[in-house]
This record gives sequence, C-alpha cells and structure tokens, in this order.
Amino acid sequence: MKTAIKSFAAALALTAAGTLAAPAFAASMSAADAPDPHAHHHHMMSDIMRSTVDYTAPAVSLVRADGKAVSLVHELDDGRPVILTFIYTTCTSICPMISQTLSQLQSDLGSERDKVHMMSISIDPEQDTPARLTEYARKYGAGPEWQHYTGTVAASIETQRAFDVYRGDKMNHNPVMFLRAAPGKPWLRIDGFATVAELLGAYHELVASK
Ligand SMILES: [Cu+2]
Repeated sequence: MKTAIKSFAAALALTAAGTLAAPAFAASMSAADAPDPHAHHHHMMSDIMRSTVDYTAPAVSLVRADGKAVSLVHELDDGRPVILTFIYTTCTSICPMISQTLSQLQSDLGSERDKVHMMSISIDPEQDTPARLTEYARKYGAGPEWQHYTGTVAASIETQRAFDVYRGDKMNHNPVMFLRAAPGKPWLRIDGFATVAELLGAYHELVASK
C-alpha cells in the first residue's frame, strides 16, 4: 500500500512537472490497472489510507508566517479542530496539490472555516522564511484560520518525526493530512491525495463525534 502510494506520487510528480506525458504515466501503472482508461482517476479517488493515531506534539518553538515565535503545542491546542499538513514552498509536485486542496477546502467549509485551524508546517525551514511563507499563503488565498509555520531545522525535524512524516530528504516526502477534533483527541491520519470532498467528510465526521 505504502509502495503503491509512493510510486503513484512519483509518477504524478513527473506528470505535474510536464516531463511525462499521459501515456507514459499510464504505462507506469501496474499491468492490472493498465486496461482501465480511468485508472489514474480511480486512484485519485481511492488511494488514501486512513488511520487513527495518537501523536504527541513536541515542545518546540516554531515561527509563524507573521514572524511571531509560537509554541507548536499552543498552536495545536487552542481548542479549534485542527487540519495539519507539511509542505515546502519550492515543491513543484505534491505540495502545490495539497495546498490547492486546502485552499478549496477553505471555500467549501463556508462559515465553518472560522471554527477550524489549518496549519501547514515547512519541511524546508532554511528556504522557507516567514516572508516566503506569507507570499505562499497569499498565493493559495489562505484566510486568517490557515497559518504557515517555519522555524529551525531541528524544530521542523522534531515535529516531522513526532507525526511520522520525516523521510530524511524533503524530496522523499509523501502527501499526508492530519485532522483532530479537539485537544486530547486522537489524530486521523490520511496518507495519499485526499480529495476536498474526502477531507470535508472526514472533518464533519470528526467534529460530529467530538
Ligand atoms: Cu511537496
């Protein structure tokens, strides 16, 4: 499953970069998928893996895109449901899709968006200065409920490790989203490219069961 997601993400990355045409992408799928002309669409919809996990956020300080030094735990535990992900601004494959999904999610949440806290933490903090993150946030139309964070390399790695997303090199990262209804509740981890509808559904489920 993990391997399937990884190779799919890699193929998608190449497609997004325009270096692989659609037929090559189809050829990269397994033989079983090959006859299905909608193979990649099918995978877009279903290749996610949901798990419920108990992660403990480390006591690290991060720097928010507004330049303020903040405690990660404090940012997570302000009482609002949290939707958390990890990105870096120069990524040309996975992160633009994740950020576009979150951007659309904001719109689809409607008035509920004021009750949620969306957090994107940089896995490339040396490049991703607060100014860069501010520009990135603007590019995706991030509202006041969607914050971007950077900090020291050590703080970023410690955070990535705590959420089991650290893969050594930023180029090896995978698409993943974390949702939590309230402080003290477990996290719902969604590996793969969750659609806006899937995220919205998961969010409503979590909040309803709070
Ligand atoms: Cu990325």
